[in-house]
Amino acid sequence: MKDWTTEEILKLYHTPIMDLVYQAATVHREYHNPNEVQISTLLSIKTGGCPEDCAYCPQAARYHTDIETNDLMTVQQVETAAMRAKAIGSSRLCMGAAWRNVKDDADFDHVLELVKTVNKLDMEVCCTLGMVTENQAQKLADAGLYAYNHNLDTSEEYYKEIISTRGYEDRLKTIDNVRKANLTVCSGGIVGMGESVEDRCNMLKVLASLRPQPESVPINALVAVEGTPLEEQQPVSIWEMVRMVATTRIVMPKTSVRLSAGRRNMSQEGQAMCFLAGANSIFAGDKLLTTPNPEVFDDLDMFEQLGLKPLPAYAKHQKPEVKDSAIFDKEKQIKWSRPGHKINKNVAYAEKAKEIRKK
Ligand code: SAM
Ligand code: DTB
Ligand code: SF4
Repeated sequence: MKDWTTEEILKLYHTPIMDLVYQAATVHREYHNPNEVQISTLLSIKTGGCPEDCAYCPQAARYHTDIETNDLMTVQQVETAAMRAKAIGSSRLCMGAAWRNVKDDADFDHVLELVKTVNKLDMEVCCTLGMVTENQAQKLADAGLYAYNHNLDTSEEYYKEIISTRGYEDRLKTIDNVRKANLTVCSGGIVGMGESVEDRCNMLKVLASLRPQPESVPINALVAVEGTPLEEQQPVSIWEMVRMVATTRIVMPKTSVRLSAGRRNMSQEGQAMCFLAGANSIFAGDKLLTTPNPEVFDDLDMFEQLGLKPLPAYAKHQKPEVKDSAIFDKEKQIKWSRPGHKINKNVAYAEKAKEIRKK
C-alpha cells in the first residue's frame, strides 16, 4: 500500500475538479459498487453535559447551546430506535455518548447491554463514547460491537486551536486500543472550522498512514451551532466537500467514505457529485446527534432518483459473535492527557455562557 506524503495529497486536492472526480471515481469502481451506498443512523444515547471544550460541539457543558440534555437511554428506547432505523434501510446504528472517556462503571455495563440488544437485530453496531482503554474496547467487542467511531477531526497542529482538554495523541491511542480489540475503526474529521487545506490534507495523511487504514472515514461539514465558539463560521462550499471526498477516496481506496454532518446544506446534485467522487455512505434519520439531518423521505427520494441501493449489514465484514467477556480490569488506568493550553475563544464563550446562566 502506498505511503502518501502531505505534498502528494495536497496536489491531489488541488487537481482540476473534473480530473479529480474522474480519478476518484475510477478508484471507487475498482473496489466498490458505485450504486451501493451504506446507510447508518445516529442515536445520541446520552446527550449533553460533556466536560470537554471542543469548539464545534453543542454538547460541551461549558457553552450555552439550546439542546436538551438526557441521561442514558433505556434498552427499550434503543431497541425501538434501532428497529425504526432498520425499517428505513439502515444497516448500522451508531450510538453516541457525550463523554470524555469511558469509565468502568454501571453506565458502561449498561452500554454493553445496549450493544448486545442492537447486535441481536442483525445491525452493525457502532459506538462513539470518547476515549477507551484496550480492556474497554475488548469488552465492547465481546458484547458484539462492530465499529468504534473516534474522529481525528483535523490536523495535529489545528487540533490545538479547537480543543484544549485533550491531545491528538489521546485520539491516536484510543484508535490503537480499538484496533487491538479487532474492532473496525471509523475515524474522520470536520471541514469548515477555519482550518487550512493543508490541515485537511495533513489529517488525511495521518488517517491514510494507519495500518490497516480505517474501515470508514466520516467527512463532516461543520454544523455551526449558536453558543459554540465556532457559531460564526461560514458554511464550506460544495466544491470543498467534493474535493475532500475525492481526495479521501483516492488515498483510502477500500474505506467507506461517509458523507456525514452538513448534508442539510447540500442539494441532491451536490450530494450526487460527492457519490460520484467516491462517497458511499451517509447518516440518515431526522437527527444527527443533536442537530437536524435531511428528512428521511427526501433521502429515500434521492436514492430512487439516483438509482442507489442501500448496502446490507455485514457486506464487508462478518457479524461479530457475542462472547462472555474474559477481561479482568488488571490494566493500569491510562492517564489521558490534559494539555492545559488556553484557547482564548473557547474561554470567552465559556465565560459568556456563565453570564447568561446568571441572568
Ligand atoms: N464524545 C465522543 C467524542 O468526542 O469522540 C463522541 C461524540 S462526538 C459528538 C463525535 C464527533 O461528532 C466529533 O468527533 C465530531 O467530529 C462530530 N461533531 C460534533 N459536533 C459537530 C458539529 N457541530 N459539526 C460537525 N461535526 C460535529
Ligand atoms: C461523525 O463523524 N459525525 C457524527 C458521528 N460521527 C458521531 C456526529 C455528527 C454530529 C453533528 C452535530 C450534532 O448533531 O450534535
Ligand atoms: Fe464532548 Fe465529544 Fe462533544 Fe467533545 S465532541 S464536547 S468530547 S461530546
